[in-house]
Amino acid sequence: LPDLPVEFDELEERAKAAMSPTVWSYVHGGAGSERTQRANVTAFDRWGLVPRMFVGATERDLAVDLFGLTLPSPVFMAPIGVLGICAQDGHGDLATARAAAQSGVPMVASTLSSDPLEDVAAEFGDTPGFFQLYTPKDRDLAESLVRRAENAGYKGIVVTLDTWIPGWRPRDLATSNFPQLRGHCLSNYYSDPVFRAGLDKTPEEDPGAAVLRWVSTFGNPLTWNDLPWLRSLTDLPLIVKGLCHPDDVRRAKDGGVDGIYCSTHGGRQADGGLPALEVLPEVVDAADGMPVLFDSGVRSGADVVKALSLGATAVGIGRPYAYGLALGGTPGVVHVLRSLLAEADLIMAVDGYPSLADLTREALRRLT
Ligand code: HOC
Repeated sequence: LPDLPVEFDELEERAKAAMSPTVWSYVHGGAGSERTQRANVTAFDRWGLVPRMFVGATERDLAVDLFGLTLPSPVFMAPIGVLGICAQDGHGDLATARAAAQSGVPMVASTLSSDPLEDVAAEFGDTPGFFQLYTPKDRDLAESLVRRAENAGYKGIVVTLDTWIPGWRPRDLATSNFPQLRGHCLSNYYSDPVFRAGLDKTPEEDPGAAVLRWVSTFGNPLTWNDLPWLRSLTDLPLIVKGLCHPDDVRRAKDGGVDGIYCSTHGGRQADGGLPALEVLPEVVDAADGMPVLFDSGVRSGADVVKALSLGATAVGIGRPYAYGLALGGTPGVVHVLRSLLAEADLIMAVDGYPSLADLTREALRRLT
């Protein structure tokens, strides 16, 4: 193991010391007064697992079937845009993809990655990867990105719905972060034939014009009318991210998506909202058997076990692996993932829940 803390608070503290103020405020920060971000984390304290004895849980089975794939555990790396800034060499997505290969934990690679999605996918090894799509206004560009993801071997498209416009992020406003961040996340656009064809000069010749073009096309405020188009983009599993209301879940399901992704974007987009864990049970009920991915606030193996018990099919890790990346590159990410999975596995052993099927709402009690 690299010389890194196992405990999350210590990991975070060490990451803060290692990161520049710009990187720290971007990665650690959230929307507004960060109440939703904090609530995402503390929501886990309102649930407790009830230990069961005489189970003899000497062997645990954490494998899960998801979209026709068998994953070794119900954990994945949630998409993080501009991840490149967490790596010393700027290639954070490549380092994270290598960690996916080494750990077997899938990565959802962001549209806003340090390196083109093909290069990221080339590092996945035998671990399946997913592509997160920020749907541009330019539909041809959206189609091109999806086609590239298909050709590169991604196993599903995760469309983020809550970030067609950046949220109110005081820390980033205070450090005037966004212009600096842009330099680390436009490789998918600059390597895209459709994007390049829309420019008078190449991004290398006229970077300013390329950035302006990116700004003008980045976010598409999709409506339900766009769902048939979105569905028609690919035969890969289509997962919609950011759904927290049961009516939205039912409508997305009727619209032909393959998976629901319950998330508040780690509290980074809107303050004042309910924590994602709070709405997870109603999202799961509305999904009515369709896989539900979950992220926001997961900091430990115990959190993973609780989210699974509330019905998540797979649980996404965000900031913890970004901290691991900043502190230790690929081995740092692997360290974070392995620590978290080891804790989840041990809880299932000690508390007598040997399989994922045993983790149901019955396993939890709500603290008042
Ligand atoms: C200009 C758009 O996932 C985050 C990222 C996405 C940022 C989008 C910024 O910081 O949450």
